[in-house]
Amino acid sequence: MLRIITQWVEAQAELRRICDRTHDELVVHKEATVREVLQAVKRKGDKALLHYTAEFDRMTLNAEDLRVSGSELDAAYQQVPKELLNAIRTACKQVEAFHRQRVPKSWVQFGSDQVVLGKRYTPVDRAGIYIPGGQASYPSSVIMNAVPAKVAKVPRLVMCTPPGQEKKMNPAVLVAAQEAGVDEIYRVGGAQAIAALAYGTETIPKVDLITGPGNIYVTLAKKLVYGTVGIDSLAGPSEVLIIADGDANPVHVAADMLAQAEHDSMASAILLTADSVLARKVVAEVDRQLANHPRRTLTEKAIANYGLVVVVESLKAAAELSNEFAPEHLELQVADPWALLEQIRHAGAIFLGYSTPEAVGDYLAGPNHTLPTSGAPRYASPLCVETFMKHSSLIEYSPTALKKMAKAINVLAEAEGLPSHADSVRLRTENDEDVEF
Ligand code: HSO
Ligand code: ZN
Repeated sequence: MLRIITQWVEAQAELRRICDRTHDELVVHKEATVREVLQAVKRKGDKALLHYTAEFDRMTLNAEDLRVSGSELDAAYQQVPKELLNAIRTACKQVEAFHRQRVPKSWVQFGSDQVVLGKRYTPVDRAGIYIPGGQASYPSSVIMNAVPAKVAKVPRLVMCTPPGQEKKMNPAVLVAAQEAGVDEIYRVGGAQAIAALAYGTETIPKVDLITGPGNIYVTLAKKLVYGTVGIDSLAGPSEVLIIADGDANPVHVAADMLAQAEHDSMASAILLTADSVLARKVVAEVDRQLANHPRRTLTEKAIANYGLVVVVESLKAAAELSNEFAPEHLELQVADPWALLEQIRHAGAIFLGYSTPEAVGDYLAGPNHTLPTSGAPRYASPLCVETFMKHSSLIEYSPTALKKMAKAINVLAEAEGLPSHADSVRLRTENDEDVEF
């Protein structure tokens, strides 16, 4: 049952509890296991991957099975209905079009005295995408990770995903990977997959950057290999916060809350409204829609633990609470969402108006569905083309420019006790006749 809170302080405390829901004691124990897996893969390569695949996935593989074969990839197309293939292609096209809008561009600036300054963007050489198995094996996540990498022109893009039942992978995931431009697919999951991508094994190439969602083991592994490789972010369970006014449709609001809750028993769905009639209608409607829900047990658990309705005084108060929570997904189901947007400061993705359910963005509107969670929208942004790129600073000085700056550089170098820094400028700027060769 969805709870309704009307007290501001209580609402703040509940939102904080929900935001911090992944920081539990258990993580400490899991970290020890993950460290062990990382070390084993680093030392023993493929052998360790096969060992952990047998232990954790209950699957006996040979090293040759690790790479998904060409014939398996072709066969996946036969197993995916035409309708689904078309939907995957539509999503790829829309996500690509959106991400092409803002590809970071190198730039240079020509200043006085022939000084040239700039930034030069280049993609990482190799990127690895992790896609979870089982219930969370989403073709849409393959698209959201692979397409920006391809737009960034990453030369080698590999993907790891756990072996499915009887070595059979989700065919829609395999098709989405091919449509989105993934170059190689490996049948390995969990922390061992992250270790393989970070350190490399006989079969799996070491990459420079790992992106993609995963369970707590995968997330801990990404955290621990950061530094050896880059990572996109540390994703927590999904969350939606909806701000709705009295004209919002309670049936739609309830469906949107359940669309988040059905992802995971740790997912969170929050409604902030100034209309107490709407609040009560949404609570009843959530119950009604849950009654025949195919994922009822899991969804109900999420709603009971991390579902919440807060009745606030005004839309302004709702925006304030939302900014404190900094949700991954924010829906503004109000008459003038663009006016309310002015008051919103932190959110991963913002869905404006009554006819923009989060699902449109989850699948194919174009913006990325890999978003910062657990309060991270205060400082982080969605996955994008730039995630797969880095830039180098460019600096060119002329003799005249160097001469003009010599004094200031020398003073700074002296203050820092670094005489060769000063010399490197002085020896270039002193009159030629003073310099002996
Ligand atoms: N809402 C999820 C993404 C997703 N939804 C994938 C459906 N499939 C996290 O942003
Ligand atoms: Zn979703």
